[in-house]
Amino acid sequence: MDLIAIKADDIMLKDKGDSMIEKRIDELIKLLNRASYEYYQLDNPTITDQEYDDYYAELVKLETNYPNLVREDSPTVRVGTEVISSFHKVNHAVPMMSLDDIFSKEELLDFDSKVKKVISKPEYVCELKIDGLSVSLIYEHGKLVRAATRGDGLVGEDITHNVKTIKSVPLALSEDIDIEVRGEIYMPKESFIKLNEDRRKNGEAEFANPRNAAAGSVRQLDSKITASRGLATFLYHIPVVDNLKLDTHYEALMYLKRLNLVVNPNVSLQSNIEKVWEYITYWTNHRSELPYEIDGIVIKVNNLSDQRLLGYTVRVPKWAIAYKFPAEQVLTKLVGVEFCVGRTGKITPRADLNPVHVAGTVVRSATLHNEDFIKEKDIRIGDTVSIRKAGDIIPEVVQVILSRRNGDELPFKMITTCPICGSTLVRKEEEAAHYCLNENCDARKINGLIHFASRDAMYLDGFGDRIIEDFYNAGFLKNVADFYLLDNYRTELSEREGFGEKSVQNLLDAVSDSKKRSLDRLLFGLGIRHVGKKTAKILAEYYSNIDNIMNATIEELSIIPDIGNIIAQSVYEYFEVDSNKKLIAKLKKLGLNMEYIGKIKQLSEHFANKTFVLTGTLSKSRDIIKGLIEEKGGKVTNSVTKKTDVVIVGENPGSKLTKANQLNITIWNEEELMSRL
Ligand code: 1X8
Repeated sequence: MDLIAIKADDIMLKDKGDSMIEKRIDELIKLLNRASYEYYQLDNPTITDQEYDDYYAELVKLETNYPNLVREDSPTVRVGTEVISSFHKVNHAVPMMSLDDIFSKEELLDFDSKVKKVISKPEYVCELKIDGLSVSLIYEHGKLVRAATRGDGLVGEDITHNVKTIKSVPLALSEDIDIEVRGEIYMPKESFIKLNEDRRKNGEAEFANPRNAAAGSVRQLDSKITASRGLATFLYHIPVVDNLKLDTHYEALMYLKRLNLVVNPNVSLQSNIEKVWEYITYWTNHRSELPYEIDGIVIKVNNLSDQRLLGYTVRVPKWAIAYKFPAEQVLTKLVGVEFCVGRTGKITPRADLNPVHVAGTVVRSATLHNEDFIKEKDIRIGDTVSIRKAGDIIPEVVQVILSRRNGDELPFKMITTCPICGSTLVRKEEEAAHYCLNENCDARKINGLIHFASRDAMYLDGFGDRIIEDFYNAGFLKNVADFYLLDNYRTELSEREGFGEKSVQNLLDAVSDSKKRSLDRLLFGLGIRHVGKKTAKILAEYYSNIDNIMNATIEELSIIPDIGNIIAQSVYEYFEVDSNKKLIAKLKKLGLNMEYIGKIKQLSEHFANKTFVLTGTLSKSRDIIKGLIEEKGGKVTNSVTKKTDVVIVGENPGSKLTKANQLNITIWNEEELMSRL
């Protein structure tokens, strides 16, 4: 009995101790989280850094001694304790949409007119467009349970372990609710500068801009790395507002704030579009003063029921738009012109520039497109030019600064022979570009191999441009079939500088993996003239395997919608060439897949290349019938014209039927349509 009594006592004592500890832990967590909230959300700290550190140290000590009392909302998770082995996919309950971009006041007024067709007096909320990456946060019972990237909008990646380390993201909200909130993760300029300084010191590659740095930081398996990167967030959207009693977007933002989430302080409500333009102008001139980068302004219709009235296109909401700031332009000196030879033999002149920073990267060269472009802008060697990044990626010369000329500039002269193989260049009629016509030109062959291995073609993962060029020069790769024979040179490859058995094995695995790619990728990878990614897919969809394509006549090919005579002829001619036939036979023998992986479309004489118009009520939705007709190679348009081949008539047809009769156009009822389908 005694023994039992003592034991019971012990338990009671321990319970009492634990519950006191638990209480203290609760106090500390509340205190520290409150301090974070005041610091990050309100920008108004009420305790000193030293006090914070002391409380934090006390909490760490308690959690170390009582690991069973570590709570999910404890600020100690911010140091990043979790390491994951891979990123799990997360389905977004509501798709994470992008926004349509506009670049001018004119387009802004156009947006306003479209809105006003539906809403008589719209109010707009203006917000800064943060240059980061979108994130979705899910709170259950007020606790952060999931964070995910946007991904393709429908499926993102689970980054919960990393987002928990971001100090401005509350682990617990002020209310015990279930809610999804969305916003942007970004890297403040200060964190970015420090990170790149550290990387430079350690001999690591620097990040081009804060957005890339933020994206790289949340895609870490080890959350400790993310924790060290000084990321931050702004929240700006609640995808599901049912039951929240919110009438406007502005109220939603205020609600996010009440929940302890960080909302950007520069939100502004505007009563008309002229005021919106003033907001845009203000931030165009003041954006450099912000401690983070923005790339534009987001404009949203304020009233949530107005938003619902406006609705969505398949891609974007019709109630919001993103105004993008003009691309940054920078002056530099053009010190020379080089000529690049592409896979098709096309010669592209390229400006050598004195290196300059543009929109986050160092630019050393810019495309000059062709001879006409250079002549039109009168670009000379030695000129000062302004450059920008087209689509924020490819650097291009915008104009010559004529006032900077001193007379020493040298006029540009187009070359007449290929800089690689020396053959005479040809400028084709009605084309601005010069071409090297030598099929055996090394530059053309190397670029052809690079194209074959590229992401949108056969995707030979790991085969960068340099490796391909190196293997070509060393004689391992002469044509695309040689990728699949590299296995024979395993030893030789492993002995090359910069390679080892493991890296060679990775390359060989990538080669082997590529054998199962779908026919459209192979067709694109072969580099047939005029056969881009889209055309390759169309051909693969209709012919399903390579033999059918090789046997097709020009007439058959050109019947396919979107395949014109020029493409048809080019495809036909490619497969007429003996060496190409041999190449395909060789690739087949090496085990490459020659079939289309996807839904096959079948052409039908009743539908191929014909134009259809639907009128009246049909038993299936318009979209379904449109899809069925398109699958057979037909096209569906809205109005009856001379070019219409067939009008499909449902119940209560409208004026389209009258027009069709006037124009003597074939008419089918739904039954006739279905029997032909
Ligand atoms: C993207 C962004 C939005 C906002 C701010 N920054 C962004 N990068 C905002 O609404 N305040 S909205 C958005 C989107 O919907 N794709």
